[in-house]
Amino acid sequence: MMTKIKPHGPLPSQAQLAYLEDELAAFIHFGPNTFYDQEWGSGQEDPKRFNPTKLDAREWVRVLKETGFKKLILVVKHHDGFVLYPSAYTDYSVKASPWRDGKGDLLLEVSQAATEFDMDLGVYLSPWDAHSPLYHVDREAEYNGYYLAQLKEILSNSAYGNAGKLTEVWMDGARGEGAQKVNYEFVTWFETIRDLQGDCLIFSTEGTSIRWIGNERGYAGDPLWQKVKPDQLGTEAELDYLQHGDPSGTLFSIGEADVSLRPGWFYHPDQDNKVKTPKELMDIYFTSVGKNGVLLLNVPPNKAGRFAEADVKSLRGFAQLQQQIFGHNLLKHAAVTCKTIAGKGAAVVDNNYDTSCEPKAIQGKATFIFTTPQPISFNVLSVQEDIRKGQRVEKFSLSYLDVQGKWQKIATGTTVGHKRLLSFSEVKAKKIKLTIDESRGIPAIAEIGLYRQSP
Ligand code: FUL
Repeated sequence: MMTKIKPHGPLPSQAQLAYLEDELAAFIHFGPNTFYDQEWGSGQEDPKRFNPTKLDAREWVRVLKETGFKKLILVVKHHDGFVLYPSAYTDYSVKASPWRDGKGDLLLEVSQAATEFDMDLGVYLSPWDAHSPLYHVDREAEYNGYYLAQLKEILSNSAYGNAGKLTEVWMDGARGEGAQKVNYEFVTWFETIRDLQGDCLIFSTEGTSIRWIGNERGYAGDPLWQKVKPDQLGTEAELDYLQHGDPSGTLFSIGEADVSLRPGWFYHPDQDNKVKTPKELMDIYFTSVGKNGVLLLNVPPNKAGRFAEADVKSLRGFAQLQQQIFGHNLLKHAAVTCKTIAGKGAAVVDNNYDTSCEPKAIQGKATFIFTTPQPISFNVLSVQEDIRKGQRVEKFSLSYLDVQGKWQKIATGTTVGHKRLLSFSEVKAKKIKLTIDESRGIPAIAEIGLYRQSP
């Protein structure tokens, strides 16, 4: 890789880069709430009601893999405290349920399927626990020890994960109104995760590798910087700050946009007709992945332990749409003109993220001009910075040469980062120009694409 520019700002770890490249992760919320038809449990739910009769973890993973998801985050323990594997530290788990005669281990079943299909696996382990009697300010040390013991139990068991590897731990920040204000020993928890699972991503309210994007609609901010100042985070962080990140941030942090395929995080039969359509999912893809983020989409199994038909249909439609739109870059055969300080202009259309071009700015602007063999019709732009050099672009625009030989602006954008998508009214042209109007130093542009989305 030819390069002249020096890294700028915080850079992603290998695991962060891999997640950005993977783009799509799935969440699975499943537990007593599924059987009580509710979103939040009190911790007093009867474990005997947990009895999925047709649960098939292999089927979950197969469907998710076939529809483009690269990672699955299983809610191993939600706020009700019920644990989906037979933990040695509590009886409030699958052990107390009739499922598989109390001998079941859902984390194990999902791990085996993830290993078979090579799906990355993460675990959600809720810090707030409404069931545990230790969840009390007077028993803080004991509670923290309990949480830590379960973390260790999961992360050190080689039967859990994709071939023993867990790639994300999700520490939700929610706590019920009346709940005890127990302080969490985050430092010890984070150290333990790193000790046991190396570069495992951590989602939390603190300055870790992944932050919440500030809403549950799958909507990242514009601009979006994948960096933050850790002292601006914590449970009281401004939602706006989470949504946009910080151009002067010192920590590389991925804004993870989470949203459910259905209105609720858990399955509710009366929401069967409210499943997001492939088109709605594609809109969310644009507002998350297409803004330089990642999308964590929740697909909640029903009481039987299966994905509802409508959900699978929608996921398949979404996968097809992705292929239809992004399967073919209309700039593939274009000639690229660009003054560079390193790399060739052609590197941005070679469909290889590992080759990039460092354009030379003239009067503060760097341009890429594309000439296609035939006029092309397009309405979607994709731009990618090589994020391994740091995130720099602040403003860019797209224009085409009209029949009078004048450049006409089509669209403008702010940050780029790993991937930025813009959609606009369809244009037909043969000469197209992408301008980097403002940037924090010379950027490394890895890929540029034009696509057509059917109306
Ligand atoms: C929230 C939780 O309270 C919801 O139940 C859900 O798990 C969501 C992903 O995070 O904070």
